[in-house]
Amino acid sequence: MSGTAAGSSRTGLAVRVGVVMGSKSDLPRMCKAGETLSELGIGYEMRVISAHRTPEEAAAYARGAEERGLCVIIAGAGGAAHLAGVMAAYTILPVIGVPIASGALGGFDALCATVMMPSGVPVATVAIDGAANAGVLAAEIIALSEREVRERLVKYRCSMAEKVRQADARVQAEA
Ligand code: C2R
Repeated sequence: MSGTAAGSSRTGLAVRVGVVMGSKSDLPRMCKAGETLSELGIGYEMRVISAHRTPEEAAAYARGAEERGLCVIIAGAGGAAHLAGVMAAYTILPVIGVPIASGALGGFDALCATVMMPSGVPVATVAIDGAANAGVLAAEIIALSEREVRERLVKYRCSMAEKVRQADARVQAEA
């Protein structure tokens, strides 16, 4: 797995981002990262890998990611969320952590576990269940060296602003 080139995503785009989650139960939240990456024309792969339950696969995935052509890893996990930190320990690719709201503490546990990394091994942590923003942040990293992705991000922002203006106009008309 670690030495194989990442190939194409289901959309036919070259895989640039690895979206990894600790459990299939995280998928309903983590699929927002994939949707955002698709919207921005970036190929990705989705994997379920756990630093706790499949530690060897977690290390192998992160170790091999750069060689396989990935640029960014997005790692989402709930509870004692060590997945993003372990990924970051095994690669110098940027790792974006998504704390997932699961279990008794509603995601605060995952937020602390993901964001509180020791100096030298950062995890860029988005909001609890913030997988969509993880997709945008991954695109922003890729846009530093890919003009087309930058242009798509500019359009994405413009269309977001336009939707707000339209909502404002509707609310004003109804008031
Ligand atoms: P199950 O629903 O499979 O019991 O998992 C998962 O991300 C999930 O939110 C419950 C929660 O455990 C999390 N999990 C981690 C890790 N592996 C699984 N935090 C890890 O490696 O950090």
